[in-house]
Amino acid sequence: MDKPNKPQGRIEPYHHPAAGWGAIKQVAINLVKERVAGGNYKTLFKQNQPDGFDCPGCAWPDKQHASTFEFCENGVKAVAAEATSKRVTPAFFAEHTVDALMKETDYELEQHGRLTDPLVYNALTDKYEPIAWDAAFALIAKHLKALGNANEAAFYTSGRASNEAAFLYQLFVRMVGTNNFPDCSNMCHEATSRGLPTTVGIGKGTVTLDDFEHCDTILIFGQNPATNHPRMLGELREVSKRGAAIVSINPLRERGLQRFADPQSPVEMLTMSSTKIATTFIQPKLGGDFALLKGVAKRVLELDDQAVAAGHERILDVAFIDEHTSGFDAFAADLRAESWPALEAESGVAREDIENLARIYSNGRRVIATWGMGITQHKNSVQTVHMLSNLMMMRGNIGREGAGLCPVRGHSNVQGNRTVGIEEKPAQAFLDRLGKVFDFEPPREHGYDVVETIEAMLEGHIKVFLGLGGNFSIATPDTPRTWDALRACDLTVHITTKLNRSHLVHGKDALILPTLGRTEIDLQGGVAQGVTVEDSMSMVHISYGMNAPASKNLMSETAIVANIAHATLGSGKVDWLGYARDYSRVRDAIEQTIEGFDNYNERIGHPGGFHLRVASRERDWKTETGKANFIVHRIEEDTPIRRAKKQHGERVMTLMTTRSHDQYNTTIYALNDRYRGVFGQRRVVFINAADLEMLGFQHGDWVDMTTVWNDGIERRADSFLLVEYDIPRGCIGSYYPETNPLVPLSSVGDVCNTPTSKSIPVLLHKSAPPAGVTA
Ligand SMILES: Nc1nc2c(c(=O)[nH]1)N[C@H]1C(S)=C(S)[C@@H](COP(=O)(O)OP(=O)(O)OC[C@H]3O[C@@H](n4cnc5c(=O)[nH]c(N)nc54)[C@H](O)[C@@H]3O)O[C@H]1N2
Ligand SMILES: Nc1nc2c(c(=O)[nH]1)N[C@H]1C(S)=C(S)[C@@H](COP(=O)(O)OP(=O)(O)OC[C@H]3O[C@@H](n4cnc5c(=O)[nH]c(N)nc54)[C@H](O)[C@@H]3O)O[C@H]1N2
Ligand SMILES: [Mo]
Repeated sequence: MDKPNKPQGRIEPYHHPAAGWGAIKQVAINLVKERVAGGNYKTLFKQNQPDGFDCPGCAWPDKQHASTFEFCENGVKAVAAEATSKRVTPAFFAEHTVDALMKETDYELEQHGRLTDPLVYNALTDKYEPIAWDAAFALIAKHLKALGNANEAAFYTSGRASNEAAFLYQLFVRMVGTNNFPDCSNMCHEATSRGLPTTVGIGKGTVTLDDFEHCDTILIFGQNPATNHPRMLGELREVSKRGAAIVSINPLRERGLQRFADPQSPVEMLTMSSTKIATTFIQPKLGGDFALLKGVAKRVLELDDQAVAAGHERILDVAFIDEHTSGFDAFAADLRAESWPALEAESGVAREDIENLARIYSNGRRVIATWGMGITQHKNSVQTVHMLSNLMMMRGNIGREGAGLCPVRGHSNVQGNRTVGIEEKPAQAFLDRLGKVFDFEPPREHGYDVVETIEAMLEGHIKVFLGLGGNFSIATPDTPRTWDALRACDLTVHITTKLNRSHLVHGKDALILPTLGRTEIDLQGGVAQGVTVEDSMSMVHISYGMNAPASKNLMSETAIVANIAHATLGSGKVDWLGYARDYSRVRDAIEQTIEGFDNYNERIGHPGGFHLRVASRERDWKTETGKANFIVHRIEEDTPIRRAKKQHGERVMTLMTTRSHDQYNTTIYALNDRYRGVFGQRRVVFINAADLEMLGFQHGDWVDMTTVWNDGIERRADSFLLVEYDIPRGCIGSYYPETNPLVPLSSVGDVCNTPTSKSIPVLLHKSAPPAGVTA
């Protein structure tokens, strides 16, 4: 896994706009590399079309009724990775022990292609061998039935599973008797999902794509859309052309937020021109957004005071605050008491820039705030989400056309998974309804999230791990400890499309169950089945695969889940296999159980699907006060970073771990990050020039990293190339998942328990260049 950089790697600033011809070239390269068969090219033109499939790339919504193919380089990569003609067959596994495969990099594992047959691990040979589907289901049932307590099993979900598969999965797991639902969301937007219910009553965004057509200001916090949500650039381009203000709040000035050449604009392509995206860049230090937002809120209050004194129009939306909110007075008093020097020091943003942002925000009549992982993967992420809500509520920017909260989710159906019950802390009302519809008593106590699952495994409390997609072993923190945890299990099972590390870091018994991807035709009893997904803006729509399955011996996720349930629980109470034969029946069951899905099967027939009601969008506040709540939070004095600095001084750097342009989470497509000027390598660390000097290093030096965390465990990641970069002092950036060994399991966000992947206190140590690289 830890192979050094290839010697041919180079660092070279990229001067072109995001997307444009560079993206077209990459698309061609990917199609050739994956040897996507001729017929499957047409798949690309069915991506996000009313009669096609939902792109498995990201959760950004589709333009409804879009007549042209919405071009997205990274969507193409995601589709090409699934439509690849490369196969990893039982013959391959006969030739390779698990031990031998462990020596391959994650990139190499991915390159073997699609899994074709169910496999079981044989400890005597250290190889995976073919197994019949029924025998695989029986093995899972045997292990589950042998458990003394259902809470000794954990059921992971990665956010690609459809509503149908996820709903059956949670029903099965709850009938087995546990709420142990660790999911990718625990590592992703959990701070949003836990933070927003306190302020506005529901953990989802309040805008739809239409609002982008009406907004005059967009604040983009901690997001790199050119790489992770490229179709969002289409909206930003339109908004920018209308002359709206777009502010990027990000320690890095990401290329895609600077200039964008729209591959669908013949003029921009032929004249080599592009559209400027962000009008302002604010570069807080890592984790500084809380203090920045508080500073902006404080300034908005000051501007309002000035307006009152001068008899001008108020800056605060007093009518909204009076009618719709609770807690404003305490919030305002806390803002007035907060000191400017503390806000500046904590945010890393000068007062004049904070004031400038407050001016831009206050000039906006319709403001949208979007955010991504730069906000949600810190210790104070929930507090930051609260502060963002507070700020938006000050001017009534929630529940009105052209304005609102816009968390931008990651996996294409991660939001839908939560909606249909993938939730380790389920609401009692949901359980009541589920129990009533299916005539059973669901478990009531909260289950384990991701971090708690790993801790429980380490303590020997979890014996069975089942993963519905994903790559648990390296997406999670503290890699060596997580591997110990997984290896301590009696059984690990992965429902999966491609070979990954998690299949190799296995329990005593282990299964790999290959499944259809979303781009593939899913026939049940000869009838093509569609599945439904919910995007980041709560649009629910149907998706039909177009390609022939990668192998005849694949099953759909829905069918695999139904068969595991049938083998474990029998079909006396629930007709599991009947659900697997006809997914519209699963949708009927969802409609019966979950609010908002009335006439589900009928409404997904509408082009673009339907919008699942988000009460806060209509200013209907599902909070305890019945109002939107202002929440007071102080700047935290005692943080892991501060503690580390007390011990080691300013040599402690705050590390963020982020995505390169050529990866999908743990899936590495290629070794480049072209917008940031990195080619042919991934083990790099971006660092400020002044910090290089302070630490006595130079651009091009090699370093090892260790985490400052006082629990007696050494955490290290070795051999990274230092790259001088425009990043704030004291902050460094590197890629995930290579850096996950540095993230302590116990370093989590307050309330949300999300690993703090964007703020890890580390020390850098000079190391020799890896073999084959000259200094
Ligand atoms: N092609 C592709 N698409 C993807 C993914 C992928 O890996 N590849 N992953 C999917 C998933 S699951 C997700 S969750 C999303 C992730 O999409 P993003 O939310 O864009 O996630 P990251 O790449 O981690 O980048 C986070 C951004 O936040 C900035 N940042 C880091 N720390 C801070 C901070 O403290 N404050 C602020 N203001 N900014 C900060 C970084 O500089 C970076 O620009 O993308 C989804 N889409
Ligand atoms: N340090 C650090 N750690 C992080 C993050 C970070 O920014 N920094 N980001 C976090 C975030 S936001 C997330 S969402 C998680 C992601 O965590 P995961 O969702 O667990 O990881 P992925 O890499 O998206 O999972 C990829 C695997 O899913 C399988 N797969 C792909 N398509 C399908 C499908 O259609 N069906 C099934 N059943 N399987 C499929 C393939 O085998 C593939 O190898 O990682 C988190 N970890
Ligand atoms: Mo994510």
